[in-house]
Amino acid sequence: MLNIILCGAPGSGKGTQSAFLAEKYGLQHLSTGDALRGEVKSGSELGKKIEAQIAAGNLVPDDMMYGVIEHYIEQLPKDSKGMIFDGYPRTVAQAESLTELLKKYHMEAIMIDLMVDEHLLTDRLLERGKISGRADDNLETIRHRIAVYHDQTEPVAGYYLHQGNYFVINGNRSVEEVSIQLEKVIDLATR
Ligand code: B4P
Repeated sequence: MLNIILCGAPGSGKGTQSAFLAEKYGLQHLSTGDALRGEVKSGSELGKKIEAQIAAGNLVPDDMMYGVIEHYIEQLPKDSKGMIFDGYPRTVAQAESLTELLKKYHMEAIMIDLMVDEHLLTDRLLERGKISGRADDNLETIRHRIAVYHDQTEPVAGYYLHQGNYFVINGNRSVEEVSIQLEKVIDLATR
């Protein structure tokens, strides 16, 4: 089973590359961003709380995220080839809980970090904002999301580096070039 955690700053290409990897390796794709936006769309009470956090560019509290992930893993088809965690974990506490959860199901994962220069992140998200209609794709919120990333998500790399399953990729290049680099890393990691 191939389980991949795709990490990176907002706009680093997690969603873009996860779609490619899911297709290429036949993996289930869990985008926590999409899952949360789905909850918002449902109009539930929980969705209203989530909406405020996303619009402000903050992370949704860890305790809300655990249930989403556990439910997802429980529902995996028995013949699944593996999963891509797109945008999860985003805090060290989420990483620790994911390790425990995977252990419970006798699974492991590799973590791939997409590194992208800050000015490119901003340009990409502003460009996406022209069509996405997302409340968080505007300059002020993008800046805040990047600051939250440095503060809360960057330390996640150290967690996986310490565990010995950490890989890093230059995400500044074109979508196609980043995909090629990802394939190479996955081949190496699973040899
Ligand atoms: P997400 O939905 O995960 O989105 P993201 O970080 O904004 O973008 P991503 O990195 O996937 O970028 P994409 O491929 O789309 O998160 C949104 C919010 O949800 C968070 O701020 C948070 O509030 C909440 N959330 C999600 N997970 C959470 C968690 N675990 N805990 C707590 N809260 C959580 O790429 C962006 C743009 O760049 C696209 O337009 C794309 O076409 C373009 N692009 C991609 N790669 C490119 C390349 N190589 N070259 C040029 N353009 C590229």
